[in-house]
Amino acid sequence: MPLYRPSSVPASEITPEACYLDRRTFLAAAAGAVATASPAFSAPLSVTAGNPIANEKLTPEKDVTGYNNFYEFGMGKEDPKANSGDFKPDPWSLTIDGLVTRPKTFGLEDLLAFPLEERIYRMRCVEAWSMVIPWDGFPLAALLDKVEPLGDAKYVAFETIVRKAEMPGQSGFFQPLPWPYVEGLRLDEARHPLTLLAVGLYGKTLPNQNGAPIRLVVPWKYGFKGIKSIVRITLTDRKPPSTWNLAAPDEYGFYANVNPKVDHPRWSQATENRIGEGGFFGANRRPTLPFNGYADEVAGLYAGMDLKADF
Ligand SMILES: Nc1nc2c(c(=O)[nH]1)N[C@H]1C(S)=C(S)[C@@H](COP(=O)(O)O)O[C@H]1N2
Ligand SMILES: [Mo]
Repeated sequence: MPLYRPSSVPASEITPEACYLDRRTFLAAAAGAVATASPAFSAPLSVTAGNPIANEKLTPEKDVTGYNNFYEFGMGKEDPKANSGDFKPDPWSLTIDGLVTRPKTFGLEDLLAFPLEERIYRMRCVEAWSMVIPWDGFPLAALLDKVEPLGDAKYVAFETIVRKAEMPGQSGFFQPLPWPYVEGLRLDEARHPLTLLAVGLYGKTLPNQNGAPIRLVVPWKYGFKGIKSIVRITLTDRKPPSTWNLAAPDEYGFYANVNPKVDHPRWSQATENRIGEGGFFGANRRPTLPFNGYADEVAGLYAGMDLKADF
């Protein structure tokens, strides 16, 4: 059984939940961690150094793992934690196929062999709540490089596992979504250095409820783009389907870039509630930033596009 071995200095010690992250302090601590880290766990990238969340508090681990969406385990925010105990993320295989030179199936041990990085990202759910999460993972681009996408590949399609026996939300009387959950990115979005495949959080193996053993994290997009428990990645020349867009195309677009100026038809996207800080409607609501604060890094991907039409 492959063991996920995070840094010998857990992320929770490098960046204590109780502390506000000061960029220099964080980098100094991270640099210190390099000396003692296991070889599989590299220092945080400069992405962390330049990131826009340097002064925000990490969301407490109990909220990250206890309040989220994973409809395969139920529709309530506490369902994923309560109902995912029987899910078995090991052994696992992830197949990459489609318009690639070398299609390949990766076992969990192959995936965990990629050099891991800690990335502290601000995450924004379309339901107007947000969290700041220390992920452990590797860039999706590193995986794509292994299979060598062909010149006509323009998009990347993702698919979650279907396992009715272990995922009660897939077998109940009421099925809120069609399975498998699917998502997609344009190839240039998929290759962007911020786009991460996460295998851990808070320096620990990814909990079932957060998408074990491997899930997508795209920090400038609404949370539903972050497809969990991925079993297939397919390179294609056509825009792939995405589950929430299929379910309600007027409410959830393919791009799903965080945009305070484009409201959901039923609620505003101008502000957000930071989970763990209390007061859904109170003073703790903060303004939502274009591209979730990552505009400097990613706005160029959408040059010339009408982001109200391509929401
Ligand atoms: N397979 C699958 N992936 C999914 C979902 C889901 O229901 N099924 N929910 C999405 C939504 S709406 C959000 S906000 C994020 C929440 O994940 P996290 O808070 O655990 O990061 O997962 C996304 N990925
Ligand atoms: Mo979400």
